Amino acid sequence: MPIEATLISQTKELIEKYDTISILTHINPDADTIGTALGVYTLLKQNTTKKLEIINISDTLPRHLDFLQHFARFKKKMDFENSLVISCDCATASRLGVDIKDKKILNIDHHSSNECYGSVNVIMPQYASASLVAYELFKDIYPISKESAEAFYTALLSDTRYFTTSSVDKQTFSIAQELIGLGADAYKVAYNLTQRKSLASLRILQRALNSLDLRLDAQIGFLSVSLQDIKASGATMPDMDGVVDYAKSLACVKIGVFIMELEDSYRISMRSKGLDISKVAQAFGGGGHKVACGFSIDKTDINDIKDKILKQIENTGLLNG
Ligand SMILES: [Mn+2]
Repeated sequence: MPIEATLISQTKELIEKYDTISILTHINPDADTIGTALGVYTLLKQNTTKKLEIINISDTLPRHLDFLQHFARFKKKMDFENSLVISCDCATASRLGVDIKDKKILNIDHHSSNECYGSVNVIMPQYASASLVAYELFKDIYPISKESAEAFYTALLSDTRYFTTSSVDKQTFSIAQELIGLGADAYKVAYNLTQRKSLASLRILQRALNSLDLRLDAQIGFLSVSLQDIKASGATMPDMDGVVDYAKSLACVKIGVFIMELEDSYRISMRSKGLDISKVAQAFGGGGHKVACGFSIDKTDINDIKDKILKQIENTGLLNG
């Protein structure tokens, strides 16, 4: 499904009105938010004379993405005052972590839960990554360079877990082919995403796998790491990206849950094999996609947390069908 022509012309008009642009990404950044933002930054830098800044407020960025052009430009705070904001892959404005009140916002995303907080909202839930939305939005406005295509392709490969998610369809491959056609290096991207893991990421995975706890006739698979596990392995948030997928990889498991103990809360990621678990995340004040979502919860005993999650899953009747 193509992006409506009116959205493309509104985007063009909005960008033309501003001399400065702040490109924003979400907290706990993944490769989709980073790749989408870098793709947009690169294409605006190459095709316009606008002053640009690119922001992520988190302490740690996924370092294996440093092969993407302009990765080093990321900074932690927004400096421009009267800039246009371009938000990438972020369903709620609060996840940007900066004050965007009174700003005009171009909201580029593929989460169906997106709160449409922008002045122009380009939200395409059927697209496999936010980067595909950005690419389809900008390709008729500016020529897309190899560097920009590579950032968009990286975001796509990561957000589809190497083309294995249910969001992958004919269109995904046809846009992927276009991006490779523009010069994105498929092997370079795959190499950087799969063969540059940190030792800490393997150490924390080792600890997480040790914690495997199967519940409700092994339909629910919990993995968890304590604050002590995280400290002992030296893992950062990006190092724990993808751990939750292991919980779901077991044949019997329908919902995988990964629980991370942080300083003052627990962070929970959930993945399902097709079941709509976003309702479960929403019940705890979180959000995300139908099959991939998350939330935070106050500190308490980990078994209480598991019980609460199990109860919520049972309440929503997900496992009855
Ligand atoms: Mn995404």
